[in-house]
Order: sequence, then C-alpha cells, then structure tokens
Amino acid sequence: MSDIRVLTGPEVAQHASKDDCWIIVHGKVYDVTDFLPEHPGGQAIILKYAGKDATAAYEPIHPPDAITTNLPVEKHLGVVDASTVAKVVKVVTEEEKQRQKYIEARPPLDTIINLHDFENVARKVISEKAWAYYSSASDDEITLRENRMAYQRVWFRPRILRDVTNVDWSTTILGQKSSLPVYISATALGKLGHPEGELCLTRAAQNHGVIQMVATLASCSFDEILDAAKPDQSLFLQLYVNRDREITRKYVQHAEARGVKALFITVDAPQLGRREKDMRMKFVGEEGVAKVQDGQSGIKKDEGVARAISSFIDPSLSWKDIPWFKSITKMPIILKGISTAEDAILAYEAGVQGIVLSNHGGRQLDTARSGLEVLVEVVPALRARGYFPDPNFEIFVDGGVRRASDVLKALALGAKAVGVGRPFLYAFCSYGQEGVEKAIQIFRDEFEMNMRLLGARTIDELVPEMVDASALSSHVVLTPQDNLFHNTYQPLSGAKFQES
Ligand code: PPY
Repeated sequence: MSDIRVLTGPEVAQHASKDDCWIIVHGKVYDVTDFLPEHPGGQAIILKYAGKDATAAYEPIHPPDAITTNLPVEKHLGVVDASTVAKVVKVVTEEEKQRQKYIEARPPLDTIINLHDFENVARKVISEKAWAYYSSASDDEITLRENRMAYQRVWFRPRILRDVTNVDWSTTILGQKSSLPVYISATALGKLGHPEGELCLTRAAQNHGVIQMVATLASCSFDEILDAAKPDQSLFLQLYVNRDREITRKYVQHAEARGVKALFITVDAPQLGRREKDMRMKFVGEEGVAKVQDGQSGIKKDEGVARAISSFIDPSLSWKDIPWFKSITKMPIILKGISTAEDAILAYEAGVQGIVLSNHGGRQLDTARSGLEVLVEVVPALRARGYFPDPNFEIFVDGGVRRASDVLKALALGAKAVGVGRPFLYAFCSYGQEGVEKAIQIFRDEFEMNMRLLGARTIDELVPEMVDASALSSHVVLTPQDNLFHNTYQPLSGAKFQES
C-alpha cells in the first residue's frame, strides 16, 4: 500500500499566497512557502505560479532534480490528480509566432557550410531571452569581439611539397582519445534554446568521438547526461565551486564515480560579469531562473538570467583550495580561466594537470585579452622555467574559435586542444543533435583542407614556425584599409531562409 498523498487541482489552488504557497512541478506538489525568500530568481516568479502548475516555466531552466534536491522532503506534499488541474494557458505572443515561422523556414541543414551559419539561424529560432543570455558578453563586449579578431592577427607560414595525401587531425586530450583537437566547452542552460538541451551535445559527441565538457549549470541534470552517454564515452566536468564545500565534494566525487575523466574548475567567475543584453531582457520575475546548488539567500533581482543564478558560486576560492581539490579526487584538475603567465606558473607549481587560457567567452572581465594572445605569453614563460613542454601539463585555449584554421594557429603556438562553446550551442539550438554533428563535420572538412595547405600531416607537425604571431599583442590595426577593395567587396552572407 502506498501512502503517497493524492491532491486535486482545486486543493492546490487554495495555497496561492506569499504566506502559503504550493506549486505543481512534473505532477508533484511542493510547499515552497519557506523557500520563497531563498529563490535566487526572486519570489515574484514563483508567486506567479502559486497554486498552479509551474512545470512549463520551471522546465527550461532548472535541472529536473533541482527542486527535489533543494527542498526538504517534508515539503514534498504528494502527487496531483492531473485530470483536476486547470491548464495554464500560455499566451502566444507575436514574437513567438514569428519564431515558429522562422523555425519552419530554417535553411536546410545541407546549406549550412560554416559555424557562423549556426549563429545566424539560432538568433532567429530561439527566444529573444535565450538569445540575450547566450550571445551576451560583459560590459562593452570588447573582449567578445577581440576573441575573434585575435585569430586574424596571426598569419600562416605554410610549408609545401610534403606529400599531404594523408592528413590526420585526431589527438589525445588529457589522455583521452579525441577525433578532433577540439572539445565541446561548457555552456549553461541548454534548454532555453532547445527542448532536449545538452543531450544533443552528448549524443553527437558520442557518435563522432568528440569530448563534451558537462556544465555545472546545464539544464539537463548531470545524471541524465551521463545516462545518455555510452560507457566508453569520455566526458569532462566543468565545476563552479559552491560556497558549501560539502556540496562540491559530493558533486565531484559523484562525477568521478560515474567515470568523468577530468575536472575543469572555473576560476574566472568569483562574481558574474554584467551581461547587459541579458540584463535588459529583465528575465527575472517573468520566467524565473535556475535554482542550482544554492544554500544562501543572497537574492539578485532584475539582473538577467546569469546573475540571478550565480549566488551559490564561492568568491573566496583561492590557491589555498587547490590541495583540497587534489585530496577529494584523482581526476586530472584543470584551471579554466587563466589570463596571465604569472597565474599559469602558479597553476603549474600548484601541481594541476592543465590550464585553459580563457576569458569565459568575453562574459567576465571586459578588455581582458584573448586566450590566443595569452598563449604566446604563457608558453615562453613556462618554457623558461623548464615547465614546458610537459606531457603532464596541458594548455588549452577557448573563445572566438570558428574555423579549423583558428584551431591550427593555437596548436602551432603550443595549445594541446581548443574549447568551442557557443558554436556547438547554436548548432543544437538550430538543428538539435544533427546540427552538432554537422558542426563536427564542418570542422573535419576544414581540418583536412587547412592541414594540407599548411603542410602539416599530423597534429605533431604543427610547429610555431608555421605561424607569424608577431602582431598578436598589438592592439591596433596596423594594416591600412584598402578603400577601393573595401567599398566594392560584397560581404559574405549567411545561410538563406526559405521563402514562406
Ligand atoms: C555564464 O553564463 O557565463 C556561465 O558560465 C553560466 C553561469 C550562469 C549563471 C551563473 C553563473 C554562471
């Protein structure tokens, strides 16, 4: 005999105030009255669904287990008889109608020929709020744009007549085989842009031998993602360190037990950057925000999705914590978000297994330099101390990568592999798993052509002499603009939407 309480819709509806607030999520009824002040997205959004079914609003932005793990069991009141629950009628806005039209008129996937194309499609087919959250970067977005431009300040010095019939761009990353010198970097809240969220990445990665870095703030729960992966599939974990270290310890050890191969600790986000596009959407109060691992009540209102859910992240994290991480896991530890040679040296001396030269996709400190520029500072500094090359210490770069040629530049300059975040995110927002597979295929085609043209048959043949990075640290454009050419040149355009 089950003693699960079965409630009716009208019963739940009686508890619809600030002092007595029940909600329904996934057919279960929760008493969230005491939790209201703690909700990082503020109370208003929960109160909007007080006494009602909040599933549709909850779903895209919370891992499925967020509510069950955060609310004491005595607040789990029972299940609801679905036939008695009034449907929450969703008003279809003009924006939503337009979006549906764009979804139907998406360019066929076979007309997508580069990674920029996915961004153009995603921008139209996801909600304005999702676009604002994903695309935004901090302050004036100077670093966001610089991430792209830095690659254009590095020029190739190709070698010829090397018999490039066979070229091979596969590699190993932290001891794991990878079909590309690229891994899928962590991006949060995937369900804002696609109903299947990060699972699209997991499934595509598994079909193509690519490594996915799972985000602490993924919309899909960690276990859902791991359950979707094949037993022999390599996954990394991106970690936001919780103020409550017990939560972090359990999370890390659970990941290790489930076979995650490396731990990437984010070290560039003690406080979240102000992403103004996101903040202007005033997301909070309308649709709520993820409740992930929070133990505090520091509520941030009207500050965009990201700021609202960041209160659990520990700003006191310091070099002193590294031995603790080493004591709780045997996974390789990589510090994600290094921006200077000084910190690269400290990381090496702290005994971690790698660093990601990253400015968090331009979302943290604006006018921080690109990872690529930092790379040319870090490699000689480590080399001068005898720390580079070292097979037990790998250097990664992320931010602004859109082409295999970008990756080849970073590898020639000493990176082991490169992280790609938004392009894969936009690929699945636009076309689901198939989009991600296509993005991987585009990389493959580009690697084949570029390695042939560069005269590098394997990743090991990518050497610093193949690039001229002498202009990389110059933050002014020294090339005079070719006006005649510029004014007559027709800019490339993105994939075309079909006529309706
Ligand atoms: C980001 O948005 O840049 C993230 O890394 C995800 C995130 C989201 C919300 C709080 C902190 C980080």
